[in-house]
Order: sequence, then structure tokens, then C-alpha cells
Amino acid sequence: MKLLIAIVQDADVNFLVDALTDKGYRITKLATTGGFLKKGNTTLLIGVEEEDLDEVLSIIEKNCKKRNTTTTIINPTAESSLLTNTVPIDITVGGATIFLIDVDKYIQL
Ligand code: 2BA
Repeated sequence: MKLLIAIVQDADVNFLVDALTDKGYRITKLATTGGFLKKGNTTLLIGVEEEDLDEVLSIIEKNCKKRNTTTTIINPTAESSLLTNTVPIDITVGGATIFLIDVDKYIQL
């Protein structure tokens, strides 16, 4: 068994969770915050048998969209870090960031 940790955008999560649970996959949903944007996102823990991994990854890919957003960062060329020295940058968020971990044991008591 593998533990798939998927960080997805809040806008995608309801469709994704429905698509996965409709297929019988079990999910734990955590409310999380991205370190860079400091905005809410969602982390899903999905325990999945190896033979189902490709299907789960494909469902995630279908339901998680890339989106462009703008944020501001401190201008690296500015001499001080005052707020007036911030510059806007365009970034693309998503579709999904996925960590795949081998599970030693899966126990339900
Ligand atoms: P955030 O940390 O809020 O990052 C949001 C987006 O900002 C990222 O999208 C990326 O496009 C950009 N970004 C992040 N760090 C950056 C940096 N140092 N310089 C320039 N741009 C930067 P994604 O890559 O799609 O990541 C979406 C969310 O997935 C992240 O939200 C974070 O919560 C998580 N994540 C991504 N990579 C991770 C990692 N290696 N470890 C832990 N969490 C990760």
C-alpha cells in the first residue's frame, strides 16, 4: 500500500473528493496553508493499493487545474525591506503537489 499526500487548491477539492469517493477510495481531508502564498489549500491523505495508484493519479490530474495568480515579494534589488519595496510577481499554482510514501502497515482497530 502507498500513502499519497496530495496538496490541492480549495477550488478543486470538492470535485476531486467526490470523484475519488465515488470510486470507493478513502480520504482524509486536512485544511492547510501554503507557506509561500500563506493562503488556504487542502491536503488529502489517500491510502491506496499499488494497483489503483495510476487511476487515483489520473483522477487527481483531471480534477486539479493550474491557475495563475499574482503576489508581491520584497524587491531583491531594493536597499531596505520597506513595504514600498515590494514588487508583483505572476505565479502558476497547481494542479496538485503529490508525495508518495510506502506504507509499512495499514491497521484499523
Ligand atoms: P504555496 O507555498 O502557497 O505556493 C503557492 C505557489 O507559489 C506554488 O504553487 C508555486 O507556484 C509558487 N511558489 C512557491 N514557493 C515559491 C518560491 N520560493 N519562489 C517562487 N514561487 C514559489 P505549487 O508549486 O503548485 O504549490 C502549491 C502548494 O503546494 C504550495 O503552496 C504548498 O502548500 C504546497 N507545496 C508545493 N511544493 C511543496 C513542497 N516541496 N513541500 C511542501 N509543500 C509543498
